[in-house]
Amino acid sequence: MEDYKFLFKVVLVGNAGVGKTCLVRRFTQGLFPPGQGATIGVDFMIKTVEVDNEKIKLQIWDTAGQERFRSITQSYYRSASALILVYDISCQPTFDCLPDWLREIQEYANSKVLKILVGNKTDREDREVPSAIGEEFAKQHGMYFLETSAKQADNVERLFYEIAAELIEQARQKEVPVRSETSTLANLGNKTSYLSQANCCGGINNLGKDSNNTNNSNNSSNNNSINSIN
Ligand SMILES: Nc1nc2c(ncn2[C@@H]2O[C@H](COP(=O)(O)OP(=O)(O)O)[C@@H](O)[C@H]2O)c(=O)[nH]1
Ligand SMILES: [Mg+2]
Repeated sequence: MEDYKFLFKVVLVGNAGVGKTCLVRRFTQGLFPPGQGATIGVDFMIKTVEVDNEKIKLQIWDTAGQERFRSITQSYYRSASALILVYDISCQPTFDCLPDWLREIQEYANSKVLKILVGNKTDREDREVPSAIGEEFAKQHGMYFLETSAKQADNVERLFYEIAAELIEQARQKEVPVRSETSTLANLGNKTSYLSQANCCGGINNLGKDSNNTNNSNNSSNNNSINSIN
């Protein structure tokens, strides 16, 4: 029986080869595809997660080879709750393309979409993009920031659980009933605090600072009972 309170659409974009499919497969299937076998050719995968005793269904959309700009259409971005923009920390050109991706996101996605910048492949020793550069770019563009390795499963669970936690928090804020003029003001207050969070700090951005650690589900910022249920 389907038993979940929220369904969120999470969309991955970024240059071909940065590891989007591997991130999705690591999270949804717990594996790192060998060789060139990463392309799965489906539109999205589903995973149910539990955050704060709430079951949340994540519908995770991966691009199947249409990463060239302008060939991803509006329908892909439409109704996305969160956008994960991925680059490869060992490949500077994938970082240099980020402004192009942001333009596309600006054009097609909902302006309130949660945006997360992900530098993938931290296991590689030939790093070209320092963590601080990625973090600064994210800050400038109102995105959360995290570095991951789909290969070594570093920060991959954390990435998706933090997104689920943030989306659920936003959804709860929207649930606050408007009863009087006072509560309208309270709602505006909530909105302001969300915007300032999205523009600088917040869970994912802070967590990204210890991204060289091995994946550690006991981290202090994230220790409320988070369990995968499939
Ligand atoms: N070393 C390393 N290689 C990775 C990682 N993630 C993906 N790759 C490799 O990068 C290539 C492209 O991955 P893929 O997921 O197909 O990228 P996509 O085109 O963005 O979907 C494949 O050869 C993967 O094995 C990672 O975290 N570390
Ligand atoms: Mg792919």
